[in-house]
Amino acid sequence: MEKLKNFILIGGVGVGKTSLFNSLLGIKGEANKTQAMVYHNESTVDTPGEFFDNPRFYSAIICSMMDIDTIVYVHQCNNIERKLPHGLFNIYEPKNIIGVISKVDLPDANIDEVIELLRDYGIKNKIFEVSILDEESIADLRNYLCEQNEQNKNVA
Ligand SMILES: Nc1nc2c(ncn2[C@@H]2O[C@H](COP(=O)(O)OP(=O)(O)OP(=O)(O)O)[C@@H](O)[C@H]2O)c(=O)[nH]1
Ligand SMILES: [Mg+2]
Repeated sequence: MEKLKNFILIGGVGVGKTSLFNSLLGIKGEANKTQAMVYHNESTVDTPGEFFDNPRFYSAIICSMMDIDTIVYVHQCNNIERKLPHGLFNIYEPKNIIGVISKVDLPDANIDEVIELLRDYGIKNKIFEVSILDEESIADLRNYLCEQNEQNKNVA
């Protein structure tokens, strides 16, 4: 768990960021609505969906991403609506920007179209398909984030 840091979860309201954050970190209990940035430590961050959905908050999200190496963009599996803040991922091109397709247990999951959307958003790196009901899917993402953190430490 100690290696699990240096990532930030971003994405729209209710896509499952906090549930995922808690599952990754082994925090038990139902996720409450996120009302502000939540720092597990200085480089492990959960963000409110409003920061992504509302242009008034873009500057907050841009600042919070600055010192973190892996940006995890979370998108719900059954939503193909496009509303990425314009140019958001271009600002941080050198960072590792990955995609997570959330709630893949839902019956109306539309994984292929969401993958296409994420690629159009400019996410070139890994895309994970996760459900908090499937611990293996969470473990895959957790392992990846730990590995990334180790690699970044070695580069620094
Ligand atoms: N079926 C299913 N439901 C999920 C999953 N992950 C989260 N949920 C549900 O989705 C709802 C929203 O989850 P949150 O984790 O609060 O979403 P969030 O992205 O943090 O939302 P904000 O804090 O408002 O931005 C809750 O009712 C969760 O129980 C999942 O993998 N599968
Ligand atoms: Mg939340």
